[in-house]
Amino acid sequence: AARRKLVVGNWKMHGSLALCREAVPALATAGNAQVEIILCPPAPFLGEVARLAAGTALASGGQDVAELASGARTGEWSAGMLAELGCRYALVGHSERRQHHYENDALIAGKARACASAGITPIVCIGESLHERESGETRQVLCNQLDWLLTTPHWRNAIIAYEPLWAIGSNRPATPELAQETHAFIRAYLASCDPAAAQQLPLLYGGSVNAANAAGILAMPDIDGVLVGGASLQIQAMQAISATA
Ligand code: G2H
Repeated sequence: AARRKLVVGNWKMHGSLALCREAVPALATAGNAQVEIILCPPAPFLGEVARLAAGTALASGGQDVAELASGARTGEWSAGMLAELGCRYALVGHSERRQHHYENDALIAGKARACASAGITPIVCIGESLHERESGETRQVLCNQLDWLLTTPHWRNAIIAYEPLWAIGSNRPATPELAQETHAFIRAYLASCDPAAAQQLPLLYGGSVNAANAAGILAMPDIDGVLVGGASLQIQAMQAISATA
């Protein structure tokens, strides 16, 4: 069976309550049986988004989550708390978390595990830097990032987002062909562990996706959706991307 397409909006540290109140009703009807839309606003807005989206087809997700179920972790929140709000997803290991918060693959695998325990689907982000790509290290880097995740049996229920660092917020997305080639490599690597799981696992592309380039990316056979940053703040762009998926 064909995998359903996913359109994930990652607002990063942008947006407002007003944008939540405008975006949720507009996106609640933009999904359909073929396309699921997931909105990941900043944590202070998650309650409002989840409340407004309740009973609609629009899903919500955290931009991060702690690796523990609870504890003395000022400033963090657990997967169980996301679940209680009605969120079904959480981004894990976004490159901005890796860069600015020094998150490593072991921690990220722990966060994916914590999501699984709470019934939340982790969207695990991986990707190589420009230097790594130009040095021919892309495949090794991606394998290293995946290996930690593969130590948890829950990887089979995860979503993986491939976000090459050089394409993030750069207006320089990977070409659909390059993204497809990398996705096919990622799927083959997962298949070497479990072919059936690899076949059904959603693989998303992220990095400068917008309304103009989404269709070409989403047409690729191993690309099951997109993780949209900057353009996700424009409601019309999200509607247009979802319509092409
Ligand atoms: C990559 C992406 C969304 P943008 O970070 O996660 O952001 O679409 O702005 O490149």
